Amino acid sequence: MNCGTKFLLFSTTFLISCISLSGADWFCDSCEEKIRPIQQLLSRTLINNKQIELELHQCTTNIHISEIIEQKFMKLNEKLDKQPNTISQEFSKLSQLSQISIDKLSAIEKQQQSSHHRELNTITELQAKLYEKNKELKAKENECADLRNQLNAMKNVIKEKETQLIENEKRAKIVLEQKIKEKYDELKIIKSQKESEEEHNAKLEAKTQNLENQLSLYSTCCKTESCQTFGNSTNANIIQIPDSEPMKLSCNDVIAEPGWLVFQRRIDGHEDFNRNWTDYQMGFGNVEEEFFLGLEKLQQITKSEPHELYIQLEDYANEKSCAYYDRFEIGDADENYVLKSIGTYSGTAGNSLQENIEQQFSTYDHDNDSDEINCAKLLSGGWWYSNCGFSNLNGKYAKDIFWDEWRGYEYSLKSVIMMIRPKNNHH
Ligand SMILES: [Ca+2]
Repeated sequence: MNCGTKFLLFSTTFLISCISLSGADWFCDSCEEKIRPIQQLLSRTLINNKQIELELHQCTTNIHISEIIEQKFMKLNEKLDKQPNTISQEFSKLSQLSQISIDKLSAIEKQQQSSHHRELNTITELQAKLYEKNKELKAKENECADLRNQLNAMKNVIKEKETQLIENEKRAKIVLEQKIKEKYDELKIIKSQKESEEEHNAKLEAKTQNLENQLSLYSTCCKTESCQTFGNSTNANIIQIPDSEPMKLSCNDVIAEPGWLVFQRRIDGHEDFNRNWTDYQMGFGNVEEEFFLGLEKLQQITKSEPHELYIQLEDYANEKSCAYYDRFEIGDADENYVLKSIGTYSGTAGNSLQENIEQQFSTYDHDNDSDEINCAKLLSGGWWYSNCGFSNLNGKYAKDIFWDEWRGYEYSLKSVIMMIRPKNNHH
């Protein structure tokens, strides 16, 4: 039902109600009964009216709203009408911008193309250069390979040369060593020859010296009664004495026939000379140092032929003197080796043996002296003691070795050498 229809219905209802109310006076009797339905109807109509009013109001409101909407729609339409123009303008602007962009892009593209072209050219040039360089490199490589081959060949040659050189060196070394050895052997032979020559010369010299000494001795001590003393040599030689085995004996400097044989030597007190009878009989000490040959051998040597005696003395001032006797002879064991003879004295020491002639030999355990006391015990040695006497060459070293005529009986001599020699061999 629209608003016009509702309004028409409302007016009709109101008119009918008004007609019903105005006829009440006329029908008073029983009016009330008759009015009631009308009142009810009226009341309902009023309510309806109210509702209709409300609806009408709402309808009016709705109409108003729809008018607003319509206006807005109109406005929108207007806008819509205007918009195509705007869009067209915008589109035109955008088109222009787009064209500019396209132009710019085109320019850039052109630029890029030209740049690309240049780069391509450059690359092509570089490739060409690279190709050339590669070619050169290959050539160089070939050259290098050639050189390497040459080098290897040279190396091989050098190696061969080296090997050859080493071989040559080895050979040369061997040859050289052989030569050195030969030369060394030659040298050795020469040296040994020289040595033997030297030895021979030395021997000759020694012999000459000995001969000279002998000559000197004969021409001085023996014949002029002066004294040519010996050196201090203690050389020992193997000598064969009569009725005895060959033995080592000291011959001093004079070895050649006729030579002096040392039978007693004192030099440093190393050997004890305070010995018993048997020791003096058999001898003692070291023939190259201090020793006594022994009475038995002395007797054997001297008994066969005449001998001469030579005594050399030395004091602590290293002064020497000698006593020479031209005939020395002793008895055998049964005679207690009595000093039979000494012959004639000559020399520088004085004759301190004179008292001992015809005296038997004595040791501390064999008192054969002519004194009441034991001279051997007193003078600590073995000797041809008389009344003890004036000589004691076997006495205690540094105490009782004396030769009275030279240094007195209280002076103990530093060294003594007693020697014998066959008398006839050199006259
Ligand atoms: Ca006595």
